[in-house]
Amino acid sequence: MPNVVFYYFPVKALGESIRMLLAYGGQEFEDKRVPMEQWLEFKPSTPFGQMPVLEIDGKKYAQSLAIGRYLGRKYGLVGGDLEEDFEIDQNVEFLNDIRAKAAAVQYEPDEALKAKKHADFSANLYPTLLAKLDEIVKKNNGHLALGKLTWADFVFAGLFDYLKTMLQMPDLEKTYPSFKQLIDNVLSVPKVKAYVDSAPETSF
Ligand SMILES: N[C@@H](CCC(=O)N[C@@H](CS)C(=O)NCC(=O)O)C(=O)O
Repeated sequence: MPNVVFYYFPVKALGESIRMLLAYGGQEFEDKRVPMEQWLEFKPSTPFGQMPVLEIDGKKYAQSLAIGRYLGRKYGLVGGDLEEDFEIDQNVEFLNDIRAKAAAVQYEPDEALKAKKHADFSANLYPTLLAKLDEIVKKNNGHLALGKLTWADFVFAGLFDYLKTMLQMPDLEKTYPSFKQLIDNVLSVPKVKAYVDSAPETSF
């Protein structure tokens, strides 16, 4: 078994899917939760000056979705051909677009502009995107793609609390029960549930 260290801030956000995938694969790993105070010292040693970072036998790799895809391939959580993998990637990118749009609003430093953008997106953008996401998950029987468990589901489940925070929608899974069904499908894997139950509590 390779020696694996996973580095991320002490939150779920872009890192939790990777922790959950490692747990799924039965990979022992050091879960390094780097506090903000230590980040600037650690940053130059990362591939792109950002986390998450996965270190395998001393080599560091970055980009959360690339890591998720790699672990998905490694643990058989992929499609059966190129087109099926294409569908997984497509739906993961769509989910990530929603996350990125909402995050851009939340990280807007001008408070008045932030409030204006949030009101605009909440009325004119998020409902359409979330309805499409709901349609995808329903069509795939509680999964993000292919109607079965893939690494895409881990991205969704790992990101979900962060997405709710970015969208300012604490009741998102009540509005869209299909989202809860997808998360439950991931948590129904005993090794994943065991990791989640033992992980430190964080709000997003
Ligand atoms: N596309 C990258 C984005 C990574 C990213 O934005 N990381 C943030 C935390 S979520 C970060 O490291 N911020 C600290 C910094 O940029 O100094 C990924 O998916 O891994």
